[in-house]
Amino acid sequence: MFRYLGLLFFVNASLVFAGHHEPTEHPSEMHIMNAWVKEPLPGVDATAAYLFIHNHGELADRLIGVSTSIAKLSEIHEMSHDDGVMKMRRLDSGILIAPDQKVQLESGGLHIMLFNLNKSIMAGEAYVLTLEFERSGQLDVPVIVKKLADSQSHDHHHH
Ligand SMILES: [Cu+2]
Repeated sequence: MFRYLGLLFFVNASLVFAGHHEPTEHPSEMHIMNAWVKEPLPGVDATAAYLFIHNHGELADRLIGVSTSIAKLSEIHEMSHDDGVMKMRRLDSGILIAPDQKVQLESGGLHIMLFNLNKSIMAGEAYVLTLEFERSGQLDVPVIVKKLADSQSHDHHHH
């Protein structure tokens, strides 16, 4: 009986502890990690943002919009092969994320397109992306500006 109570306590304690690493003050079931913006090429007034989303909730949710102070227009895009040519298109219905599904937005795949930048942004700077989910509402996440080459080299080196 005492052993059973000890187990219950352990489970409760781990739930409390898990609640501590929520990325924002809002209790959101959408966990966002590694959000970054690609440093724009010289003279180009647009760039892309990438991030990792994990739906920790028990219900599906949908990323339906993005906004940020650094761009006048943000859209959710997908790269796809069309007769051997890479094309990108806007996803008007957003990105559906099932319970416990993990979605990686990355170069060559799903991404957030930032058009009409409000300022010149450079690698090393930090800004905020506001993600809008159908169920979870708005979620502010920090984004770091990186050069594409830097982000790619990180894929191959585990620190
Ligand atoms: Cu795009």
